[in-house]
Amino acid sequence: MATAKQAADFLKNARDVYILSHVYPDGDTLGSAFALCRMLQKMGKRAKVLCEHTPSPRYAFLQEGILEEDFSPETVVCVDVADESLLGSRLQSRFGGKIHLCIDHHASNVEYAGLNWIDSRAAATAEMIWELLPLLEVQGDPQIAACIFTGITTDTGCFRYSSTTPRTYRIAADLMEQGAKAGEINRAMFDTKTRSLMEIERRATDSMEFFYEDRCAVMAVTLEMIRLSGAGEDDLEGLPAIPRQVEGVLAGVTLREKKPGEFKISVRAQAPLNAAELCAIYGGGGHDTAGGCSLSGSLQQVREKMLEAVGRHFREKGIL
Ligand SMILES: [Mn+2]
Repeated sequence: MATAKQAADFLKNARDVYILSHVYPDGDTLGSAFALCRMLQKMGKRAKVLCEHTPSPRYAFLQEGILEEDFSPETVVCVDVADESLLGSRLQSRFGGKIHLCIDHHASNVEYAGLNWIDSRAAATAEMIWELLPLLEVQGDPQIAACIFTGITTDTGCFRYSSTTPRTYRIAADLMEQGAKAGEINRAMFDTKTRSLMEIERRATDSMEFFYEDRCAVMAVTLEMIRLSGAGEDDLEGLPAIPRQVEGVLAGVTLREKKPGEFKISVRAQAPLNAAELCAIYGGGGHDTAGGCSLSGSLQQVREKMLEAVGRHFREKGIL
């Protein structure tokens, strides 16, 4: 495993850099990618960000003013991508096995790159990008700071998740001093929703059911609900946080229908539960507080399977 210094030394010598984000890009993968892109361009290098899916318009400010150039990559870097398969099929077939550097904070990272700088203590990959600023001898500026701040605030749920450390706040303070407009970014990320998001939230919360003495909440997001709400992918990313918000719930499970008979399961857990361990029962992974796995079957079958796993995990942790 590489250190921050090794990653920085590699980037100093790198040329013509492609920076890859993960599928259905969130604020951390995009904030990290565009911050790094700006930093490399400031160093006089050619750099661009690639993503399998078009980012939500609410992230448009991250790339404002970035130089767009056409060039072939000499160096390929992944940010916030735990596994090559998370690049999406197009980027994976193009760059799979050819990633030079991976910068990531997922404990589940499989170290697929030539150089892997992984720090699972970081609340966001963007914290690691912040660490690169002095190492690359790049002067921070309001745009870079806004990108990094966005990555951190989105991955910590506006500094609310337990992944948030004293260091997270210190980094955020530094970014504000560099010109990141925290209030504005947080309002855009957390206090603004589309009408279609409101519609899908209404339908999804209506489906919520409680189990195991109300310590597990299960919510469904079906293709039908998505269609009726007019919800897009951006509207769906925040939904898994909802079941865990209910008082007393230790395990919040969201069953999201991806295709008929195929579900992506998101789990949000509170200690002593561990979302990654719970999801590992069905071959998934994640962090202590958030994890995911995939299951096929009808909604009822998938719900039963997940309840079995939750029950088993509850017993392992001495809760039942
Ligand atoms: Mn992240």
